Amino acid sequence: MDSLWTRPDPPVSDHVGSAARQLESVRRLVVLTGAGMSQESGVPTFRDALTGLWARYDPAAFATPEAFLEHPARVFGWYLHRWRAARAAQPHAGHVALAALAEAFDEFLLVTQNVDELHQRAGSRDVIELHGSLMRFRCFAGAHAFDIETAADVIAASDAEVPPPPCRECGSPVRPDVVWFGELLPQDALVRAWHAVERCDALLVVGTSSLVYPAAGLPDLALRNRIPVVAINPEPTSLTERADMWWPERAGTALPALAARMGVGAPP
Ligand code: BV8
Repeated sequence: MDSLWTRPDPPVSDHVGSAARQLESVRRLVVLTGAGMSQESGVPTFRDALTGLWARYDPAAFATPEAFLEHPARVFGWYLHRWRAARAAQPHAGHVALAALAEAFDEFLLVTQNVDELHQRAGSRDVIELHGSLMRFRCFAGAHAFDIETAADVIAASDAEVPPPPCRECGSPVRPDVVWFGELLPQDALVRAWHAVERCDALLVVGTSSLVYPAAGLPDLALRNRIPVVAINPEPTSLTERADMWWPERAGTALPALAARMGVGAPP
């Protein structure tokens, strides 16, 4: 017997419609993502990444070459812990939706601050990694690539503090191939992202506190050039107050709804 009471359709958030209207006439879209994009994959946001032994450290002071040189085992142990978490994580529906959204635009560029490669694993091609990748390792002195998967003893280490293995080519300590605070971003990546924002028709910003520069300068550039900025973030930030539209939603909910409304990707 059919229920006499049918659950009313959930109210269709007007944010989906508003965002789709902001983007429907856009030909060139740039998307900037931050750590909040990976939160629903179980990868802690950068501010939350310092847990346990590392809880007492300030990320901006800990993710630095100075901290690595002063406390190599502590810093390397933190990155090995985060590498394991990122390696075990799976892209969520928001990552998949972003990969599908690329098909709805003539030009689409995904720029990420994230280092977990979840966008690539969700099918996004041509991802600009402003802050490098936690899934790649290299040595401190010579930037010689180091395949961490070949260092079974390192991977098996259960301590929180793990001495970084020496580079097999030059002996200098191995580090993650990420950009630490005080280090320059890869200039080709930054210049490419900068130029893409200068010429885009809209900038979609997902899951970032917009505190870390020069990445946070990209939305500033768009706003200065009166390019529409749509921000997806469940919490307000200094950017959401200035954006043309703030969609107070999580990435894993908003992006599949947006992709479906724009006729790409699976319905949510
Ligand atoms: C540079 C890799 C030139 C490492 C990262 C003094 C000296 C030197 C430089 C500076 C200085 N003062 C300021 C600077 C610039 C400095 C900086 O910006 N500092 C900050 C702290 C003020 N920047 C640099 O040093 C950069 N280099 O400037 O070089 C130079 C060089 C020498 C001397 C002078 C100048 C290098 C910056 C890159 C640092 N490396 N990552 C690692 O991962 O360990 S940055 C790191 O922070 C991550 O990449 C992360 O992406 C980023 C934090 O930003 P978010 O991504 O926004 O993450 P956050 O956790 O903050 O926020 C998450 C958001 O998601 C929240 O808003 C939340 O509400 C939202 N959210 C949560 N859940 C969801 C969600 N959203 C959607 N859906 C959800 N489900």
